[in-house]
Amino acid sequence: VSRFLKNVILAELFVPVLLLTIGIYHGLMQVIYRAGVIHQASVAKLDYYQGLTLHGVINAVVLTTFFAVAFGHATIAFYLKKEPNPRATTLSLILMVVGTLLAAAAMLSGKASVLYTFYPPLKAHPAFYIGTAMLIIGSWVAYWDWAVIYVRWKRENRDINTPLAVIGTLVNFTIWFVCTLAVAYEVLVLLVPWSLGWTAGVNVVLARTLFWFFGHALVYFWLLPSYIMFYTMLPKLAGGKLYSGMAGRIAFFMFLILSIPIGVHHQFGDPSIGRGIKLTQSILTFGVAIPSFITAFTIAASLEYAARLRGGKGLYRWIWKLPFFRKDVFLFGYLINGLILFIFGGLTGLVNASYSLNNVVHNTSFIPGHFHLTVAGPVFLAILGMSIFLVSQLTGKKIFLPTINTIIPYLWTVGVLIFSTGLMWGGLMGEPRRTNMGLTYLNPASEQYHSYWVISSMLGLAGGGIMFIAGFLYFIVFFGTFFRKQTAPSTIDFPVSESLHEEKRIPLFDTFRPWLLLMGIIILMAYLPAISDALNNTGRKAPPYQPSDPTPILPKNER
Ligand code: HAS
Ligand code: HEM
Repeated sequence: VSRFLKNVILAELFVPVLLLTIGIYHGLMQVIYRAGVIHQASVAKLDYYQGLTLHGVINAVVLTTFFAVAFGHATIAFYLKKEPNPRATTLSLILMVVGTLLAAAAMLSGKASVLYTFYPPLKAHPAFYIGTAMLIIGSWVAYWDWAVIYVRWKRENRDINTPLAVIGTLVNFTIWFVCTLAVAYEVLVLLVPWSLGWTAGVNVVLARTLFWFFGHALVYFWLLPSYIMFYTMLPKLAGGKLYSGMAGRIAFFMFLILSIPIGVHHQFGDPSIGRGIKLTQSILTFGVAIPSFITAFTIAASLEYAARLRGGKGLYRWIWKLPFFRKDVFLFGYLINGLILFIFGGLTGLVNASYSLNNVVHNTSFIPGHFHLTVAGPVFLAILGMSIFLVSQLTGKKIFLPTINTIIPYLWTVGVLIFSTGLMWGGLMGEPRRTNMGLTYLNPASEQYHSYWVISSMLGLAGGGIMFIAGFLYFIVFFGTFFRKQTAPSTIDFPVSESLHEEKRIPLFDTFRPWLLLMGIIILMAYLPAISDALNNTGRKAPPYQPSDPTPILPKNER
């Protein structure tokens, strides 16, 4: 890679990982508050909801978006042997960094404690919305540039199968581009004018519907970089081959058509949206689990193949032949742990998706239990592993503390399993999410105190503490590697899994057009009725609120 691209990728890793220190700190604080260890609304002048907003936005929006762009640059350059346009890439980086700084300033100053879903009627400072929009637009610029590179490459290589990692990257950013259009509309047309005081109220149902058009597709935008690693790298790291490259193509295209038209499964409790559309999107949600089942079987088969090549025997004993603790293939440890967590993350997702079961778990701590097994599982572990891998290769520096580096993903996994068990168990007993329980339910001095959630929140604290230690060790390895002396030339050399079976090119699975058409049709069918229900919502438009106060913020002349 050129010096320019190397520096861009390194900056796109360094900036979010630096911010992640704040995100991880607040994760620890949340489990401490929630377990009733402290009975305060804030610590070090940072309020619970301010911390929860910083935690959600930094960990789940800033880190994941920067990483997806950095990994996309590396993937496109490595597989297509073409570098991105320097002007577009610089513009994209500047937009992303400046946008992030704007949003961070708004959150740190306490003017944007609106959580990462920024639902109205909670109101943030306009800098938060504008900053987030800039981060998103910056990532679009990178995507448009890759699309141009791909079209040029395809013209020169008509009869060659597009590499699976490139299909995955382009599918992922196409989902991202389409779903972010809705949130851009929500932010620019509904929220910014309202936040500036130009409009008095906002249609909350419409805003939430536009948000979830984006919000669930967002989780697949987080997930697909990990899937690219599972398909194209993990079998090679395990010492084998990918059982079926075609399965990977089918899975990616299924994500393209099904990631967006399911957002209403977050709104099963919203009264203004009709039952029919809720049922339809519930069924489509089961559909989007299919590419993950395909992935589970394909990757399990690839791993078994690799283990048997290494002399593995028996129905399950072969598992022990996999390179769990080998320092030279440390990425294997990060990815396999992510997969193990995702078995539980996927199963709990299916519980959430079930229309009637959702009533039991919605807004309880079962939900953060579910998503720490997904976004803080396969997604986060793949980001940690790949960020160390890329920094080491791009800077030509050896990994700092390699033994610790191999242990981190196991420690994290043990932490998440304990943490999520606590949250989900508590959730089934009604423990609420987004609540500083230290002030009320777990404060013996409060009238609302009761003992149901003591053990579950203590489990959350124990698991969260272990996650915090693993996160801390990761920072030491990441920054230790970053600031070491260079010992080798800079490069990008991904492990590449060959396909086990020779694969013929089937044009349908090497082209985007029919899939894009299908995507458009399904989205329209799923969302026209939902948007129409939201527009016909006759309820009063909501004035702005702050999280700390149950009365609306009145315009200056009415105060
Ligand atoms: Fe979810 C809520 C349904 C996947 C993230 N989800 C959330 C929220 C987040 C989130 C952040 O239907 C909360 C949003 C908020 O703040 O309100 N989710 C699903 C379903 C799936 C799913 C059906 N979610 C994800 C992923 C996420 C994520 C992925 C992040 C990356 N989720 C829901 C629903 C809600 C929800 C409802 C709303 C709840 C409410 O009421 O608020 C599916 O995509 C899951 C499919 C996955 C599988 C698992 C496949 C297993 C694999 C591992 C194989 C292992 C191997 C290892 C090979 C079917 C691939 C073998 C090991 C050896 C050693 C050999
Ligand atoms: C929310 C703890 C790491 C993403 C939460 C909550 C807790 C928590 C207790 C729920 C708070 C509540 O609902 O009142 C932790 C701990 C971590 C950690 C102890 C590690 C030390 C992560 C990571 C990610 C993540 C790595 C993503 C990459 C989120 C998100 C929320 C959340 C998106 C939802 C925020 C909201 O409801 O607005 N975390 N977390 N967390 N966490 Fe984490």
